[in-house]
Amino acid sequence: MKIISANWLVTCDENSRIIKNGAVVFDDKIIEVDSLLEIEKKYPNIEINKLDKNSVLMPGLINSHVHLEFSSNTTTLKYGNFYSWLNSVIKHREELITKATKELISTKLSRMKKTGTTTIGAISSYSFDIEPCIKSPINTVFFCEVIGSKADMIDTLFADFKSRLNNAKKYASKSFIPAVAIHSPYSVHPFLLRESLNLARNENLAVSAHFLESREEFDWLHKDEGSFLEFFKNFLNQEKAVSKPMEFLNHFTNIKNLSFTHCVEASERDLEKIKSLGANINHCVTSNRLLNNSKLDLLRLEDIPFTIGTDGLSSNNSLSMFDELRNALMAHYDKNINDFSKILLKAATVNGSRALGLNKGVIEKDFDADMISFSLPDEVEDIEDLPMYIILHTKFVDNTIIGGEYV
Ligand code: MCF
Ligand code: FE
Repeated sequence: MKIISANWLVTCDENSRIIKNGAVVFDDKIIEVDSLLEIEKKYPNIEINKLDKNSVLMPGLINSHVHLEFSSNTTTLKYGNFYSWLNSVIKHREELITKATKELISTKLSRMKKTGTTTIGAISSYSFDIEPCIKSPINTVFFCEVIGSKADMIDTLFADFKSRLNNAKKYASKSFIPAVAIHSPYSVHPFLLRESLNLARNENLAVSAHFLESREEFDWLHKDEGSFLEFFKNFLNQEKAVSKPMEFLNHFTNIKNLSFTHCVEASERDLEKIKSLGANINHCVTSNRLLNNSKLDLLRLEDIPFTIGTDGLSSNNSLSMFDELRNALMAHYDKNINDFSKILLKAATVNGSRALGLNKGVIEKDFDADMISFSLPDEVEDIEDLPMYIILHTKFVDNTIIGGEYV
């Protein structure tokens, strides 16, 4: 059993409770949360790790959507327009993937840990990132990606997906959880989609899919036109989209831990469907800015929970969740800064955990003991301002606790 205390204990619980001078008793799970005074009285014989002045203790951050295999990109891919980005990915994919060695991916994971991430939803296209994920103390929900729109390729692609998934299953543990990623409505044939989702349903695996990320995708899926038409004609000899958005969404019934990434161009009906599926939306604000000049309208989500994802370095300049939270705070300038900071911290913790089907993201009895600590540069007078200051000022963490261990 261990105890840690901080000046500010940000629980991210239902009431967004923040305890001034709070302490947490934990082993691999959280045992008790209270004021330091009460905990000292109750556990007089256990040494307490008392953090310094202006210290903050909060749940570890959950990056619900990241492509580690694209980690070598910095100045290669085109931004500003989804179609240009897509063409640049096709052109440079081989070289980018080759440059993203296991060592490079491990370095990125260490840096993600230092910047407060304790859990990731890793979208894996080839399983080249499996070893670094297994070796890292960061918890990984490992989404093996299904992709392919051509009917005559379905068997081969499904077999390849199953073999990557079966291999991932060999390493399944409490910190490495195999799952299924569906690339997108435009790139996955309905038969391949149906089979992969049947498998996910039968084996109770989490599922994540990109959905309506760009205007180009919208025009192609709804009207079989726009720049995707040129792309599909040239590369795949295809003139019609494989699914309409609603046909795509209809496949996802009875998937327990389900999330859709982006949804920037989703219609009212799509959003209603997403809600009725009990799904979450992965919000990747930087990626949307870089690839599309677009932004998810959070008001339209109503009560669909959203999570925070950096996406890969294919569409971001950083995998730090604090960088991403700052970008989200700046991009959604129509929101009240204090209220929205509170919402963002929960999106990056408890919402991420729920979307991935985990028991994390809250400092409360019986949750997994995944916590981070850091210090603010100076004193905070009004507790209401704390979430905003955390987002504005935190670059690195001092302590990372995952499954009750300092890592
Ligand atoms: O999320 C971003 C943008 N949207 C779609 N796909 C990707 C992203 N970053 C990497 N990808 C990958 C995707 O997983 O790109 C590959 C897929 O394997 C080719 S299709 C653009
Ligand atoms: Fe993505």
